[in-house]
Amino acid sequence: MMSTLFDPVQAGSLKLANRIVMAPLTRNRAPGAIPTPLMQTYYRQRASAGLIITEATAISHQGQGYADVPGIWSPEQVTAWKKITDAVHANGGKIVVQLWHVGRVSHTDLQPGNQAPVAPSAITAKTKTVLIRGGVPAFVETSAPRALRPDELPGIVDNYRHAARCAIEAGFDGVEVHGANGYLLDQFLRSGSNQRVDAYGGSIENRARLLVEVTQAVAQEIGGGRTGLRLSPVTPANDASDSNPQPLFDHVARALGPLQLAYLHVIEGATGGARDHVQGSTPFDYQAMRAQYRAAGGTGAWMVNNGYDRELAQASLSQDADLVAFGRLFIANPDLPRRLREDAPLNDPDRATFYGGAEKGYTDYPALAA
Ligand code: 8OZ
Repeated sequence: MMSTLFDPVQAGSLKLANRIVMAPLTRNRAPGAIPTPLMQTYYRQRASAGLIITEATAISHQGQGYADVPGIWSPEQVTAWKKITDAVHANGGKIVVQLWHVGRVSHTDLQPGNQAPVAPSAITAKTKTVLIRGGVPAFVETSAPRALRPDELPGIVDNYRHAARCAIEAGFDGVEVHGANGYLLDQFLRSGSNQRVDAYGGSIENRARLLVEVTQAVAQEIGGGRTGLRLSPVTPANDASDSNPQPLFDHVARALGPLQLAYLHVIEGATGGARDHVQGSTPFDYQAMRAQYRAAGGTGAWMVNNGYDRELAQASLSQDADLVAFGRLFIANPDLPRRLREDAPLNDPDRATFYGGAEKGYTDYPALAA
């Protein structure tokens, strides 16, 4: 039987009412890294998604890379997030928090003691980040990073473990490890940003080591069935590059198989851009990666993302996907599942209000009349 976007599905321990996922979306509305009451309204409005994945959320001060993004490492943050998870649950939704360490995609202004950001290797990312200067958001070049010492890596794994524990205390249904888009774990994966000569660099196995250790630690802490992982095999986002992504991500998929994760969340192509983006010499074969995952015992749901609309989502569900994540459509349509079901017109997202600001372009998109 062909499943539809509106059929329930089990993803690990997560019992989801439908297959429509709200993708993680950075919105820069959490000054001091503390979630706000306005964020509660925003997520509550979107509780009809089968699953909400929060905006990327820092696991530590060192993991911060942008102005006014939230964190999940302190008691104050846990208390603030609890109000949000309660609001989503009261409206029948499920919500996981995306655990984030930006690595080199940061700026000294955002780091503890204004120190250099950390990375697998001391190679500056050719990308920008956002600072608030004089109350106004400004795009600035990322700062030159320093290479992490091998003895610092267990501490970073512990930071992920601690954040996962905080997530459960805050009432989240689980977590998603952010392994995508050129941030710390992706920087370790890819040859363009990882020139280490220790056990965390060089071979594919070594470059994948930190991602696998982190995912394993989180799964151990809260259960694999409450742990998801996001990957972006060919994205050029944040200066991510690899000369040969297929064997790298096939290996990652095999290594994840035994962890019994809730889901794998795969960005197809360039994040927020071309779905057929190529990195390396041949188009990436996502079916092959999925086959490797299944062959290694992976039972998690397969979540696809990037530029999906109603038609493409339904086609993907009838082939290989279990869940479809929607980003920009969820920014502009708080009641997206209903609109997809009724094939109703969609509100258009306003780019000018994606990052920073208040209600405008955040909690003021209208739902359909009851
Ligand atoms: C847009 C702006 C800032 C961060 C990602 C967390 O690409 C992000 C992000 C997106 O995963």
